[in-house]
Amino acid sequence: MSLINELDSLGEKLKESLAQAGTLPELEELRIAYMGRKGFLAGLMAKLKDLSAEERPAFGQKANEVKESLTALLDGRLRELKALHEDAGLASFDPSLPGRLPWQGSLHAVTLVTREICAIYERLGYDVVTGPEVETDFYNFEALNFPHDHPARDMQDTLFVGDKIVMRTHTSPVEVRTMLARKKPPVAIVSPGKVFRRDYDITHSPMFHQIEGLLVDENMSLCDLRGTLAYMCRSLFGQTVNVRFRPSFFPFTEPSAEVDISCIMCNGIGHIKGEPCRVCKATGWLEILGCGMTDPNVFAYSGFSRESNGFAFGLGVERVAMLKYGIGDLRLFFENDMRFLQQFA
Ligand code: 2NL
Repeated sequence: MSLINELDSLGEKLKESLAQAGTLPELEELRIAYMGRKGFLAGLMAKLKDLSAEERPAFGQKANEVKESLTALLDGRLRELKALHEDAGLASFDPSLPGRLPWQGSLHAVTLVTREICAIYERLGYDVVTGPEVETDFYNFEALNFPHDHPARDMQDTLFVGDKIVMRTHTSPVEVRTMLARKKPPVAIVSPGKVFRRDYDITHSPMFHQIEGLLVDENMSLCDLRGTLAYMCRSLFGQTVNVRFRPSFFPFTEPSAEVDISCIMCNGIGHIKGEPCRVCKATGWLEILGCGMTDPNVFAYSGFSRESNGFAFGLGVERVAMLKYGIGDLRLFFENDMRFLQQFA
């Protein structure tokens, strides 16, 4: 058979083979067998040098025609197969790929920190108590010694559900309810849960989480409060953490204090490698809690003797989680982006 005839027959041979090729990998094999660097067409082209100068132009032209028709045949079959696969819904189905695993759920950072803090207090003998998120004015404000004209009672700060019915603005109402139920000391409880404020911007969420603690016993002093909170801070952030109290004011405690821990980023030094620490704004301290000795008025409203004695404290769970895990934006807690959530798996 002459070379020209051999070239001509390539198209017919490919047509027969294509009819048998039912999958994309089989089609690719044929493309390589016919058009590849060591394929049939290349094999015939290599014989060009054996031809006389007169024969070459005709052969070259034929070779180009055959090349085009082979390409057209292969492309045509490719379109057919793709259409077939799409019809069967198999366009992107590759049975050799590993299966897609279902998402595995994980605990939210707020849940993790809440559990960790509650576990610390359970080791100290405290009970974990929860209560309603919708409260009356009495449990949320009155029993906590808020004056009637206190700004926190204002519509601007509190989400009202009805006349004297509010979304609780802290979890202290749970502690008032517990004192009323238990009637007398000793009481040692922590109350975790959702709280609500009329506040919404990049650093405030209308719903966030708080843990409050209340201890009522005999002869309790600021020393016991300080020791308890230092134990908590060191359990949470490491044994080398320092704690300081700054005087403050809350309607429900007297005296009151805000508690700082030494900055966990710069170890309380205020700067890192000569640069001011961004986390503590170069102060060396991070505010973490509010606390105080429970006001006698709160005991009286809660059915306890005014002579009862003990301390209370409150902390924001999101704030602790941000410090503990280095989270820079409060909104991440509430957006439920899987990329954020999966990091706590
Ligand atoms: C803060 C401050 C605080 C309390 C909460 C409390 C509860 C009862 C009686 C007295 Cl029943 N006090 N809770 C006391 C001091 C501070 O929270 O900054 N929270 C985020």
